[in-house]
Amino acid sequence: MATLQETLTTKIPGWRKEVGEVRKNLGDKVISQVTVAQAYGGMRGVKGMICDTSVVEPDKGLIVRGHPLLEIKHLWPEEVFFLLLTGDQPDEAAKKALQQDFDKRAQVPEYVWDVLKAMPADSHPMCMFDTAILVMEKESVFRQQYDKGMVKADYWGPALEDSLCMLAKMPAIAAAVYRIRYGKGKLIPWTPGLDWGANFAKMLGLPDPTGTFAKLMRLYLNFHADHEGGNVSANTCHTVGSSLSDPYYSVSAGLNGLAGPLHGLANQECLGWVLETMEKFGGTPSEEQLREFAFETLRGGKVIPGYGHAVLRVTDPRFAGFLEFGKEHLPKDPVFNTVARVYDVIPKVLEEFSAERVKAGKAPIANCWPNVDAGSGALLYHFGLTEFPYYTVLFSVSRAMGMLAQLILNRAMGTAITRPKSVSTAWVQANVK
Ligand code: HAX
Repeated sequence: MATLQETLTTKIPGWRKEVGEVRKNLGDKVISQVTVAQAYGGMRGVKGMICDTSVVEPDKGLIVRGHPLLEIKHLWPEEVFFLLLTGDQPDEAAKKALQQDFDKRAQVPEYVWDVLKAMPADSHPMCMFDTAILVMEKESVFRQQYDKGMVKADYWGPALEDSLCMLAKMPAIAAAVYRIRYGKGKLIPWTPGLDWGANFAKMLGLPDPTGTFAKLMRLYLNFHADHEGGNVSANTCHTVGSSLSDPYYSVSAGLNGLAGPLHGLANQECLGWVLETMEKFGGTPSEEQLREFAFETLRGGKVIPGYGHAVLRVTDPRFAGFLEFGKEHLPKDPVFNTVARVYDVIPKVLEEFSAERVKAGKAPIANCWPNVDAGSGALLYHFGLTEFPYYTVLFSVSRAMGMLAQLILNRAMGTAITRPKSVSTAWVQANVK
């Protein structure tokens, strides 16, 4: 089978033709309406952008290029990246070629280590990771080619080049953030010939005698890669990239969005909440104790992290996949068992609380089911990755694949600069009847 680069070179002309025809034949058709509530409410449900890498069905969850997530959970992250970009799953030869490509690009410039080591010792790991990505911007082939006068049809090639360089280095950088930030000793180098996920697991330096942690890393990096185009990280990367800022600027921007507690940071918050319950009740709490604590959290004006979603209306299949992994590999772990019990209790609590909210004239909680962040932390914790402010960095390494796949496709399709129209409150008052 052809390599990633060859596959894209073959497919892009066909996609351009297809998109050209869609735009020509259907360009004036309406696909969405926007209410005043949506304009104030984060544009929830407004269909206003195109993303071909994946879709999120409210009642099914993530579908990657036509494949429901749990049907492709066995794929390694580099296979997921290939699939996101091309729509095809690579065969062994194409996968090997991509792994060898990463081997060639994995060397991280020395100045990145200098920058990381110079940052304040109490920097948040996400700030360190984002900074490391941004500081590599000077390597951008896209920017160099653009400055030389590249034609629009060629944009995707250097965007792919930058993406592969960035992805190849990300596991080493993320692992370095972990080891520097938490004083874990010398950095562990990339091992040529080892896959992307297992390499990352190895460079983190946690004991993994059975290889189960490497397995978890592959699953983790698969599950977090993409979640269609409108989520904060992907949408931010898209918006920044649409101005033709190069992939380093764009991904770093997207990751800054991932660092928010309502988005990727929820995984650190979630494990914090679970551990808090265990501390308060001296071990895995009973269902009644959990109920009580959940209501205390909610009535204190806080959210239950890991629950709710802007699009999903069912249990997130990514959560279901992690739960299955935990049941298979760590069925006796008390933190994992607490997460499983939280899943038994919280949806019902949120439903009741939502009804209370409605009675008080507030909006209902649209989705009372767990999202991706509800369970992943407990698995990491089991394997000795106990520094939970670090968890969003793991999410970032994975999400970079989705953001970059979307960015490359946008460059290939010549997607326009993002510029929705805003209106003022005075305009709404004067014009909306
Ligand atoms: N606990 C308590 N209240 C919740 C809630 C939860 N888990 N989920 C939603 N609500 C509240 C909202 O805060 C909102 O209240 P206000 O009207 O008072 O502001 C109300 O219910 C309606 O919100 P919604 O329509 O159900 O949800 P949104 O689309 O506005 O927000 C969020 C979706 C994911 C941000 C929200 O469910 C939330 O804050 N969840 C907890 C944090 C979390 O798990 N975030 C990670 C999401 C997945 C992700 O992006 N991972 O990276």
